[in-house]
Amino acid sequence: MSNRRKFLIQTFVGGMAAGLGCRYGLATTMMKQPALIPDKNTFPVVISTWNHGLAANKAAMQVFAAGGSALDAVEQGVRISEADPKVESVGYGGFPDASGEVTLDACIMDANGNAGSVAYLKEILHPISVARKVMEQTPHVMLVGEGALQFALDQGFERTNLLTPKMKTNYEKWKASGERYAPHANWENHDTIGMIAIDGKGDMAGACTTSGMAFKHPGRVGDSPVIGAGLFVDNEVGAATATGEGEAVMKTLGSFLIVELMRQGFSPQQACEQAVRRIVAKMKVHDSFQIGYIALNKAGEVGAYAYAPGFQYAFANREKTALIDVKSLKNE
Ligand code: SD4
Repeated sequence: MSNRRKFLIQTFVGGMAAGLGCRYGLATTMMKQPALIPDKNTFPVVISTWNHGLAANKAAMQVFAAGGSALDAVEQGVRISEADPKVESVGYGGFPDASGEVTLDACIMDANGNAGSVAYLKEILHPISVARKVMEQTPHVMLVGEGALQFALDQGFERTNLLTPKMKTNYEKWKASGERYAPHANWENHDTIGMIAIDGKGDMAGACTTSGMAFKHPGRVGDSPVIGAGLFVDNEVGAATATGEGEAVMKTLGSFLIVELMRQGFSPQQACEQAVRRIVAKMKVHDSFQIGYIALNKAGEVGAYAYAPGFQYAFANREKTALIDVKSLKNE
């Protein structure tokens, strides 16, 4: 079946599904932020979470300019945030856990439904590249902790001290304060980076990488390395990724939910809104709760939605780059 025919059928079925959604009270408010709907001629497209996504997108676009795939683009893109100590919730220079150690979570998915992931990984600068190795070099999807570290070392990655002097000081202050762990999202406006992209051939890929919540319990793993929670890509339909309080994303399998809603015909914007609403419908959220989703469908349409104000995403194609303030449920 031609791609165009497939798309038309999906659109038709989707229209019916959206109609049913309205009837049963599933539909949500329409997109309010300006629709960014790039023409097919303007593929590739890359979007990523937060303002550090701008630099990451730039690296991804350079990969595309050199003829690279969506998979190469998302890997190289998020490596920028992983290596940047100014990005304090991803990779090197990230906030440590409650024992003072920086532990990293990351995952990657390609256009063929392949996935790789690492969790609770210490001392490795680029967990996203280890996740890609898990995907490409092992029959597994996820490696954690010591096993993930040993695998990375076997693959030639080197041990790196990820705790910067600034974070060591932050940790010591936090420890001395006797403060108990509490989730804080929108941390200095640059949390987890999730990136999704569609290349010139229309193939999609995604990557998600984080040091997780600051001062989390040792051993805690969030949504970011969990396929379907922090990231999901289905090359037939679209892709989605998450940032914010991972526990809520895990309980609702947010990125998978968004892709499945897009499969049923919801726009990326509607699907992101539904996924945030699902969380609020299913659980009690605290005052400083935050979740942000971004999504991209096969046609290159973009959606984004957050629980609380403050979330931004970065957009890039050949014609433009932009940092976009995302609408939030709290501000509806
Ligand atoms: C986590 N979702 O570990 C990540 C952290 C994050 O905004 O995105 N914070 O739960």
